[in-house]
Amino acid sequence: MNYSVSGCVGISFLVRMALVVSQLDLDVYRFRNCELNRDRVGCCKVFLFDVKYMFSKTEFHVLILGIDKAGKTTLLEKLKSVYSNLEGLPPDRIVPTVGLNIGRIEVSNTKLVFWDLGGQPGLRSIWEKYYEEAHAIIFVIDAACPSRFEDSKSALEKVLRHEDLQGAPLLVLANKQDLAESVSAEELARYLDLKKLDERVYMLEAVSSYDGLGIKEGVEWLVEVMERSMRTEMLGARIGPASV
Ligand SMILES: Nc1nc2c(ncn2[C@@H]2O[C@H](COP(=O)(O)OP(=O)(O)OP(=O)(O)O)[C@@H](O)[C@H]2O)c(=O)[nH]1
Ligand SMILES: [Mg+2]
Repeated sequence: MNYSVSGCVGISFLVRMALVVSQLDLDVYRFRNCELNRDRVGCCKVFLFDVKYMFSKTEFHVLILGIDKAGKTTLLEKLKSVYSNLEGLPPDRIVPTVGLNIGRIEVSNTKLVFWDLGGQPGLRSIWEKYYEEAHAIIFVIDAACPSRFEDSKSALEKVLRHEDLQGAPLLVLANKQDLAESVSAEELARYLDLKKLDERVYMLEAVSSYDGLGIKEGVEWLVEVMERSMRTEMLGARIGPASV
C-alpha cells in the first residue's frame, strides 16, 4: 500500500512540474508578444496572474464534528499552533461553540480549511448545512468519558447515514489521552463497532488536544486519503492562492 501511495505522490509531483514548465513557456511567449505590442501593463498582469496560478495550492474542507465537550475547538486551536506560526487560544480561554469556528492551515502543498461546529444537542441540526462541500470528516470523541460514548456513537451513525457525506473519508479521534482514565483507540473502536464502516475510508487515532499527541499522524493520513479519494474527484478540489 505504501508503494502505491508513494507512486501516486510521485505522479502528482511530475504532473505539477509539467504544468509549471508549460506555464513558464507560455509566460515567456506572452511576455515577448506583449513587448512587441508595447502593452507592458497588460503583460505584467498576465505574468502575475500566471505566477499566482503556479504557486496555488489544493484546498480541502474538513468538518470537525462530535458531541459537546469532546474537545473539537481545543483541537482546532492545537492544529493552528502545530501547523502555523499562529499561537492558538489556550484551553482556558475556549468557550462552548455556538456558531462556527474556522481554521486554516497548510500541510506540505495542501491548504486545509477546518469547520468546527458546536456539538450541543440543539446545535447538531446545523451540521448538515456543511456536508455537501466537505472533503472529509474529523469526528472527535472524549475518550475519558464512557458515560457519553452512546451519545457519540449515535451522533456519528447519523452523520455517516447522511447522503451528502457519501464517500467522505472519516478520521475518528479518541481525544483526551493525557487523562489516565481515557480508553485506548482499540477499545473505543470496539465500542463504536467501526467494522460496520467497511466501505468507508476511515482511521481511528488516539490524540490529546492538550499536548498534541497523535495529531500530526491523523492530519497526514487525512491529507493522503483526500488527495486520492473519489469524493475529492466528485467535489473537485478548489484551487486557492498560496497565501492563507
Ligand atoms: N484533558 C484534556 N482536556 C481536553 C482536551 N481537549 C479538550 N479538553 C477540555 O474539554 C472541554 C471541552 O473542550 P472544547 O474544545 O470546548 O469542546 P467542544 O467539542 O468544542 O465543545 P462544543 O463547542 O460545546 O461542541 C474543555 O474543558 C477543554 O479544556 C484534551 O485533549 N485533554
Ligand atoms: Mg467548540
